[in-house]
Amino acid sequence: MTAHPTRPFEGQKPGTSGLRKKTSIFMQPGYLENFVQSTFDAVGGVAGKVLVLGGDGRYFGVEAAQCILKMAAANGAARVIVGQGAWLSTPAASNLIRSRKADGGLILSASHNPGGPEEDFGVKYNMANGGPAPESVTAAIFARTQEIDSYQKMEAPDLNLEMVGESHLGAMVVEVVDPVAAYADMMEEIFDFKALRGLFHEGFTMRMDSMCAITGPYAVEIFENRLGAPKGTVVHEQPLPDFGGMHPDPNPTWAHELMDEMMGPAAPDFGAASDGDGDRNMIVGRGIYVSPSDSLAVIAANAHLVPGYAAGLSGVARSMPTSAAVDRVAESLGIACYETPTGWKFFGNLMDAGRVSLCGEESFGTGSDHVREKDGLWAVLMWLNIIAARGMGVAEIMADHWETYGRNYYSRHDYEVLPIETATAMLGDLRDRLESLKGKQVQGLAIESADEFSYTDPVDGAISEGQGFRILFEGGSRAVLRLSGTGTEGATLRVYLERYAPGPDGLTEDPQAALAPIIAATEEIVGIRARTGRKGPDVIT
Ligand code: VG1
Ligand code: CO
Repeated sequence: MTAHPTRPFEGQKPGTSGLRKKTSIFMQPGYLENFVQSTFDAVGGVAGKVLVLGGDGRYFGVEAAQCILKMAAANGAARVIVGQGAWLSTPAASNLIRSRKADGGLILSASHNPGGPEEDFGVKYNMANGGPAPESVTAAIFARTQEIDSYQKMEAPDLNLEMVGESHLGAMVVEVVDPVAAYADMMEEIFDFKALRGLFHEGFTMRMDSMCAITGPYAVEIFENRLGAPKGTVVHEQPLPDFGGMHPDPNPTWAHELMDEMMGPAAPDFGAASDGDGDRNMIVGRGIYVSPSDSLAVIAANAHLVPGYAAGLSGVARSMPTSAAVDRVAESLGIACYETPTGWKFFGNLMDAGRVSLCGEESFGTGSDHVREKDGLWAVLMWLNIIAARGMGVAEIMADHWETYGRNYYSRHDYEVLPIETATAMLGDLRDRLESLKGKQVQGLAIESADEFSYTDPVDGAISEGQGFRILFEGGSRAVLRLSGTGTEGATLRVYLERYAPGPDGLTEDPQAALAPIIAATEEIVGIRARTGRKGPDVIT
């Protein structure tokens, strides 16, 4: 018997990036099965199809992979390509889908959310282009979860996912592959590995913090084995089911060990960290932190120095809350710059259509059209290649960049686990007052406009509404507010703050000080602290 009767579970609505819930919710009998069957149904079934499967090594990942394999077999899939140990970083999964011409893939991860029995789990479906399912598909999946009455799952013993090779589950082939090799080979095609080997040979020092998550094996292979960086360059390199208790979100708050080292007297030349599933990156130089929005702009300005982008960029894209630093680079390069809603799924069409080759988000995500996901280690290699080509350190590169383009001071303030009603009422009120804000003076700043962002995809015309509130002040400063779509508890309010300084003076202020007037004006307009009773944000990046 492969057909199992079931009943819908509430709330199986994919968010910014897949379905994320507390692990215990995912472990309820039938919960994962319902979501996976709904996904298969929403993409027209998987009979005869080839799928890629893997995840970030978090708790429940192997059990989930075993379950999905039995479901894929019962649903008639032809082949599933699985990373050994059920491991695949998100960009490596995207690469495998593309290079193996698979029909799609399932990634088992809640990304930057902590893992473990008390923490989070997640499942994400990617399309044949290697990118996250677009909103039309996630909406169809959700609709299916609300009416599902049975799922298909083969009764079979668990497979051995620890050994590379092929086996069968009924008529379906299960192909266990080395999760690292194909990805590392691709990096070798894009970057000047010879120059990078030279850099490390000359004594360049680096600390790569994999935060006990999936990039460890990839980083050891690329930096230590292939590029000759000393053993120990990669720290927290063993993926652990609970990430060793770390919160694998590469930002100054959660990657504080790396930050302390990079700001200390014995700092290496270069530091980087990545997240749970390996698609995010944080870049730090000796004594200098690089904001993700600035990192995107620097990569855009210097990409031509990297062999894979020697012909130049076709265009760039950034999510709406990401700073406009990259816009200035695009303007000077004479290429298009697109502004999309938050989430990597909005970049896929632009890349597939050849309109952009580089994309980024303020949330530590950067990537290019080499895959259809953001890619943490790729971003680290971009920086290393730029450093090698220019013969300059991170601080010098940043100073030079700001002198050339001016500086977009930027910060994001997160208020976590707010009561959902408080957060939605606060933003509902703001929505009602948007019209009346225009022309007002707040804390000495004139409001130029205020609106709610909506996006029309220039390729397929799909419309996405309600993608965040924008308050634009005179002179190019702004505040953006939206609720997170990746949290699993209460509501998380994200407040994005930006101010442009053209230079040549005033390029070296502390970002929080530089943004103080905008922070004060936003508080006066929205009343975040007053309404939530919070003294300040939980996380500042
Ligand atoms: C957050 C980020 C967004 C990113 C998403 C997935 O979403 O803001 O930019 O694409 O996480 O990243 P939200 O809805 O919580 O703001 V990952 O690395 O967690 O898959
Ligand atoms: Co991630």
